[in-house]
Amino acid sequence: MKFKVNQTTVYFKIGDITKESVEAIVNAANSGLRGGGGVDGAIHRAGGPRIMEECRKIGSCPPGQAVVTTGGNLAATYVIHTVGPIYRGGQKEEASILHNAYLNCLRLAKEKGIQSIAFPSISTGIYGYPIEEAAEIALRICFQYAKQNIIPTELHFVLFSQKDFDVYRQTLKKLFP
Ligand code: AR6
Repeated sequence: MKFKVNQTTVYFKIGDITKESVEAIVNAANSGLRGGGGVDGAIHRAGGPRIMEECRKIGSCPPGQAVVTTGGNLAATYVIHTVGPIYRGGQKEEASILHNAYLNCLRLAKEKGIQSIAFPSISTGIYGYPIEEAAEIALRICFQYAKQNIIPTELHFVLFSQKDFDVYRQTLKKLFP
């Protein structure tokens, strides 16, 4: 499934983000950049130890911010590590932190001249953000960014299950009928 937003193409698929052949894949990391489960674990396993070496040098990343490392053994040249909010009921700035996480990945990508970037569904696994709400935030900020910027020219959303993909599809229909 794909959409054109000005000069940007936005793609949606079900898959394993570690296998994406894009310039940068986004990691849903923790603020200590220590690695963990979920997509973070998968990226470090597939990408090898160089990614963690660079994460250690960087040290940390506050929620809503983003940092970049090599892609190690991945097809992607870069990994952009961002930290989403831990969902605690919705009254703890979760929405703005999630918005900033997507936005700062896009800004960093633009700064590095990265043309194609793939996102997982940040915060909706171990961090517990309800995916219906998170998808709306993700799609709003990414489509808004694509309207106002040329780079990256390709945005990919790589969802890990049919259910998550369906939520994104429904949210797209709702936001952009
Ligand atoms: N490709 C694409 N999506 C994936 C993959 C994959 N290979 N693996 C999991 N997902 P999560 P969070 C989906 O838990 O909620 C880690 O321990 C998953 O199904 O990876 O932001 C970090 O170190 C879900 O839809 O990230 C942090 O401590 C989405 O990716 C914490 O988890 C995000 O789930 C971050 O939690």
